[in-house]
Amino acid sequence: MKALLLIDIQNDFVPGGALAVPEGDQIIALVNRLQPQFDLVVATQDWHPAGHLSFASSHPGRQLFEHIDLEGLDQVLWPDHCVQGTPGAELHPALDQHRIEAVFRKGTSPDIDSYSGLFDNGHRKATGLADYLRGRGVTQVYVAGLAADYCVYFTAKDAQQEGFDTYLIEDATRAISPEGFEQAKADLAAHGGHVVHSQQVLSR
Ligand code: VGL
Ligand code: ZN
Repeated sequence: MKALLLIDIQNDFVPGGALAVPEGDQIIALVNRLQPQFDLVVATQDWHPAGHLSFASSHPGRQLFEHIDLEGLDQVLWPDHCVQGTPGAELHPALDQHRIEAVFRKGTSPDIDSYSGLFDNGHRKATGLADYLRGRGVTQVYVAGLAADYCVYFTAKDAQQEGFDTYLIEDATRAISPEGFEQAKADLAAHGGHVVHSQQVLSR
């Protein structure tokens, strides 16, 4: 069983959004074409309460994109984004949702960030996605969405670590930092994951 995980394809992560990923909107048509190739399609949604401690605005005197220690974890300070119930937190309107069987929300605890769709950044709490995939008989996990060097990377890394044969579809994602994405791909490959082009998925 092959699953496609669509990570955080939300209004705030495309140009015009609060935490825009360059060209983030350019993956959506491709992601829609990829969906029929899979037995199961699942999405994640970054879903922060207002005042989340990953927001620079929650730390007066701190700058955007500065790193701080947040309860023992390194934390980038982001612009306010994907606040629960706001238009920026909605899945992008061009994303075909017909085949999405479940949406897993993450980043809901106010004091810890959650890049991965499987666990928070401290691996303290599971979202339930790994167990859901196992329950559905999934053995192979393909990952696409935003952003390549954060939520897509950490989701793929956790999926591989949880025992799924994991594939990052490199042209069905876009990065905040190109250098960060290069490192992410190398790290994933070093841990047994695969980096593939959508052509390898569509031609099967
Ligand atoms: C993300 C930073 C903060 C992502 C989410 O979806 O990659 N990045 N929250
Ligand atoms: Zn976030």
